Amino acid sequence: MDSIPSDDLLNKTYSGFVAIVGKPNVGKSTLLNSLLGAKVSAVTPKPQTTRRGMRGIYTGYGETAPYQAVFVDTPGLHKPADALGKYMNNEVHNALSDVDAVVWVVDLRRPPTEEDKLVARAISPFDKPLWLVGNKLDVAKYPDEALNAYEKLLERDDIIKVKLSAQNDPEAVQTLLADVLKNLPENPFFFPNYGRSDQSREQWAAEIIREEAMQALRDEIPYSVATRVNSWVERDNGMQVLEADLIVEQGSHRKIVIGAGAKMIKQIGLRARKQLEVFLNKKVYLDLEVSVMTNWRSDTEALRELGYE
Ligand SMILES: Nc1nc2c(ncn2[C@@H]2O[C@H](COP(=O)(O)OP(=O)(O)OP(=O)(O)O)[C@@H](O)[C@H]2O)c(=O)[nH]1
Ligand SMILES: [Mg+2]
Repeated sequence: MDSIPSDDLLNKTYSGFVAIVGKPNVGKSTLLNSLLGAKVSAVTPKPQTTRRGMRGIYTGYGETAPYQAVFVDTPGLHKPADALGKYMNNEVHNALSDVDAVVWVVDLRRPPTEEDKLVARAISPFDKPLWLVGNKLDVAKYPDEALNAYEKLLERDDIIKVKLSAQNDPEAVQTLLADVLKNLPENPFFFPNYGRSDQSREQWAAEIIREEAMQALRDEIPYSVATRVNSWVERDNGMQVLEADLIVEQGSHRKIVIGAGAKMIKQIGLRARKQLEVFLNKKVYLDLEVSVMTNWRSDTEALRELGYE
């Protein structure tokens, strides 16, 4: 986007927070990335990928004035099994407590489940603009029937209904974006008009590494993984040197994450490095260590240490 002349920012601007909510795995983070045209949030085929409320910022010119939408990608609302799960659900409620609009993402392939009802209950007190976004249209057999079933979970007749594919239909996503921007209240900008996210580059890179670890690992192990980038240095030749930890809950998990002949950790490191290089457009050296923080998901101290606070 071209930068907005600062004089224009002294006049009318429209700005607001927009929460993207829904049960796990419906495509919230895919939608956020597509709205921004940037990789801000981790996406995997596994539910409960997103763990914290992640802000993605869209700044642009509307028809008459500059607009800034601060989208908040949230963890999928679910029945929590541990302290991490409670933290994740709390992130959803926090995001909903102070927003100007809500985008509720649902999976058009299937009718609503108990988890969708949890989401419907959480957003029912909300009385500002609400989009019901039926996602995965590309693979849905009965999209209209499904979307109507989701709509019935809410007692509102002013919902804006959209069917799209966040993954495969950027035009439909841009139409949704334009509609959201039109509904923002008049406000000064909350963030500078550059930048796409409120994450530090270290947090962003840690999420890319976690995404690759979640993709590569099986069963319960992906959920046992946390990642942290401890240092990031740029060498004179432009090489980005990152030192990161992959943290698991038990010694047995550590063995699995390292794998026979260190094959697994090498694969995770290689794939993460490649992704980082593509997005940074720079050479990356990634030093990845595996460590154990016993049962960190149930330990509020450990959660805080890992940034889930
Ligand atoms: N076919 C299809 N798959 C999609 C679409 N959007 C997302 N997906 C896939 O759905 C899976 C989940 O996507 P995410 O964006 O991680 O879902 P999420 O709602 O953020 O999930 P959590 O963070 O776990 O709550 C991934 O495998 C995506 O590639 C879509 O429009 N069509
Ligand atoms: Mg997500």
